[in-house]
Amino acid sequence: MVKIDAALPFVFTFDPATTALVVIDMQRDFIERGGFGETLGNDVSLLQGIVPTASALLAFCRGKGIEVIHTRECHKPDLSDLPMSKRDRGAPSLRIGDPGPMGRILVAGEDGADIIPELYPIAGELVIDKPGKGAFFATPLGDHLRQRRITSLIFAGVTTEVCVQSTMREANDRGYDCLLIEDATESYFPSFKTATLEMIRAQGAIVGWTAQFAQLEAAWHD
Ligand code: C5J
Repeated sequence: MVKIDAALPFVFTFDPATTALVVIDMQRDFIERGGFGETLGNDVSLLQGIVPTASALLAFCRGKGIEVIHTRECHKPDLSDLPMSKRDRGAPSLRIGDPGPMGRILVAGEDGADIIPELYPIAGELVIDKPGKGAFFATPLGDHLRQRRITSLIFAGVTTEVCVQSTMREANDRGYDCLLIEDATESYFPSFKTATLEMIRAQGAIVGWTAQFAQLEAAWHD
């Protein structure tokens, strides 16, 4: 068992054999200049800031034999899994499915919907395409984790308060112990990230735990 004494709000203990790393939506359209995220008026440099740590976390988990799962928020080319409420909300300059600078926005198979090269999946790693914010909704993730007898999940990715938090809440309700790596997740809105970390670990880890990557690394050497 690995024990992260420095985790918040209290020690996080997990068995690497029954733990998976879930890297949420590290997609070009959210993170790279000229992508969908930027067309919405967001400063993508904030998200780019976590790439080195997320990459180190990914390499670390691969090296320790922890199962790695990636998610991508995207829709089928015919948009049959895109609720009109999601497509039509607000007044963005580009909508999901429209042609954008990196192909059709958030459509499976397009360049913008793919994972950034720095965190690209390797052979054998599961990639879940998800139409919602949470990774359990309308995907095979739950069945996969059950088959693999996974009981703990380590999370990284973007954005902290949307797809990461939604997935952690879904996982928590399904009985998984969830740890979010603080410096491997980010939001376009720094105050939203801070608030999300606080609400996750409030009331005795009501949604889960948080820790820094270095604290996870150090726990292995203890
Ligand atoms: C958003 C995400 N923010 N991956 N997606 O729309 O968090």
